[in-house]
Amino acid sequence: MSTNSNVVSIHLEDNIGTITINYPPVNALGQVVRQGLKQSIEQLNSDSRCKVIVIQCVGRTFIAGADIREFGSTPLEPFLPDVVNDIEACPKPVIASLFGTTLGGGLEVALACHYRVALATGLVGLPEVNLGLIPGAGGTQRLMRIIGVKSALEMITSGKHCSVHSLESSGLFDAIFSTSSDEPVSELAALTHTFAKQLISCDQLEVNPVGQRIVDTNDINWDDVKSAIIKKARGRIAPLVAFDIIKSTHLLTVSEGMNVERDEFVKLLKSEQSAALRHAFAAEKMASKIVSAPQTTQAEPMDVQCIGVIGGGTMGVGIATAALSAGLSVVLIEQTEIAAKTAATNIEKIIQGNVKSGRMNVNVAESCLNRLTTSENKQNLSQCQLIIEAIFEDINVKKELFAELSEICDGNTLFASNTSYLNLNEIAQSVSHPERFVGMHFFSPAHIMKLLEVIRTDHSSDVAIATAMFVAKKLKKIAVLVNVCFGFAGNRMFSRHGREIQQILLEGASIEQIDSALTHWGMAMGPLSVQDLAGIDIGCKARASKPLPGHDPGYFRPSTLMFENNRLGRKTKLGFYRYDEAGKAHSDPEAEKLIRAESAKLGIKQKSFTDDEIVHRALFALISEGLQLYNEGIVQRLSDIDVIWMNGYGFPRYRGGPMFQAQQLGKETVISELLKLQTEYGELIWPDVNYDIPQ
Ligand code: T1G
Repeated sequence: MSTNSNVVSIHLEDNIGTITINYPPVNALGQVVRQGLKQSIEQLNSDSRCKVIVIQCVGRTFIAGADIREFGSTPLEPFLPDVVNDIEACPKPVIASLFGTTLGGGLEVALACHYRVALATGLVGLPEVNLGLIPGAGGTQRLMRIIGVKSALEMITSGKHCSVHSLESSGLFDAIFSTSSDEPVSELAALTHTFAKQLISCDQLEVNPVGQRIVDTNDINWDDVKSAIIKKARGRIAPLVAFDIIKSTHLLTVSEGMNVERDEFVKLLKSEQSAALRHAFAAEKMASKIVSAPQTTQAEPMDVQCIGVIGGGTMGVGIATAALSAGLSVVLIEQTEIAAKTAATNIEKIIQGNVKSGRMNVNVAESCLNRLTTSENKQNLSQCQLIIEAIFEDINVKKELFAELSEICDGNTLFASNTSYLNLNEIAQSVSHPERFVGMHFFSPAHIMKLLEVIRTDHSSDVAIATAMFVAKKLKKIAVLVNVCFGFAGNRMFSRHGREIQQILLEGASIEQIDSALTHWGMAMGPLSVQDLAGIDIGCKARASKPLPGHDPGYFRPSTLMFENNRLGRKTKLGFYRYDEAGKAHSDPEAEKLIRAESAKLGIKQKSFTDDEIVHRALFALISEGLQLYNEGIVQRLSDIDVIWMNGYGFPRYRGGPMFQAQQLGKETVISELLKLQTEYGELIWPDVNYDIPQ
């Protein structure tokens, strides 16, 4: 017997009622799925031929959670908590058949089932805290009744995806299947059907609802767990709310606990942190899409199996490692055999480190290294579909290299430069096929940092851009497409932000106050500590390639002073801070003295700052530059700027990015604040910006 809705269907065979969900792309729990699930359970429950029920999905994954597209709108019945409670209350055994990424509400559906079977390759998790939420359909109540309070708290407050394999002994699964089948999902369906048949044949039809189990708390030290959660949360509230719920409800019934959970869920849904985190998630999904003119079709990317990397320094090694880890082959070219071998050794060190930390299994590591060729002979690059240069930041050296590569490679090879600020349109002039030349600006360390700016030059073809974005996704990067300007989007805003920070220094704020005001606000690191870490000389050399702005006498003068006094930061143990042998930063009156003397020389009136005033000026510098970037067409969307700053510059994710903050402040406030700053400092520093932006 089958009843078919196009999303949730039922099939009855061998006394087994199988509910199949087919709701691309990830079988999210939209209203139509919740409705279908509820009705199917009711229908099979009342059908005497059905002895066991299976819930399964087709497509790429079992249910990957509530439908995030519904978050902004009025919740529609049936509500998920009621659906999962109906599943648990069903007097017939219900089996969840898991594969892919069973997340959030999807795992909550599975937890309400009486049995859970899964493919070993699957992932499960309750990642709601990543959206500023907590599980809202019984996850805080049922998970701990299966895997214990400590493990449940770890999974829920971290929001991490856990491999089914790693949870083998947790009691979460009643069967874990490994299969080498080319059709693993169909194989899983058959294996689940067999599992259900065994329940019937062994007459194991008694149900044991998870909700009726007692919670095991004998090994938990609540205070230790709480302080660890607070430390990891770094200002995010949802993990602590989850902790408080579990601590306060673990001795209650599931229904009492779910009432508490639901109240807290609704409060978090309305919170600015959740709005920011949901914005961050949506912005990152959107950033990977290329805005094209209406009625034009998206260009198809070229297939890339082998990447050439020129330069075996930190960036080249990082890029090569990221490509190898993504399953691609790599040909890394250095100038000499020794340098090539050193690069190979450094890549091997990173990969072995991943094996040691459990991030990579030894067979994958071996396969990565087998796909690496390092050489000093550029002829080896002929097998590469994409070549990324990561050599010395000198425009002439880069132009010579691309002219040479144009001779070696055929016209189909895509060339990319990893430069962080050189003019890509100028470099493109030395490429025989400039339409196949783009920027791919990785962030160091390139095998770890998720952000990748893909830069479209005046000549880049749509195929070249589509291919670069496709490779970025393969490398598990968060790619943002930008156009050419000095510093592209990220570094241009970083420079504007840095200028404002140093102006505030010259106006009287101390080095420590600035860093602590911004880290307390949520920035991953104080901006002056970042300068010391990166090396103050790096910024000075980049700025030396451009004339100083005459209208801005204080322009990065503190950094220039440090540079002139050989205070380059951590590498000289002296910069904005003094560093002891253990590398610990200490404030240094010498640095403050240099800055005060410079302020006097520049005739800058000194004043005291509140922390909020420091944050305000730094944030508005980002907002001003971000609006200019959008109005100049350097970025496709304002939210792309948020993606860049959250993933490349330590902007707190739970604040959504500088442009999200502007949206929260509102257009009138933004315009009036920028006008006030323009009145005080002039329109060359704070230019007029258009804020008529489509939201
Ligand atoms: N709802 C709707 N669409 C979703 C979705 C979701 N939950 N997750 C992904 N998509 C879309 C995504 O926008 C994209 O669409 C396509 O699927 C592929 O995504 C009550 C309240 C599942 C691991 O947080 O982590 O349940 O661009 O490119 O890299 O307690 O998406 O193709 O049109 O990311 O393979 C909890 C969030 C929700 C999961 C797949 N669930 N999603 O990654 O593909 S809160 C989540 C992900 C909740 C309950 C609470 C990932 C993924 P398009 P993709 P991927």
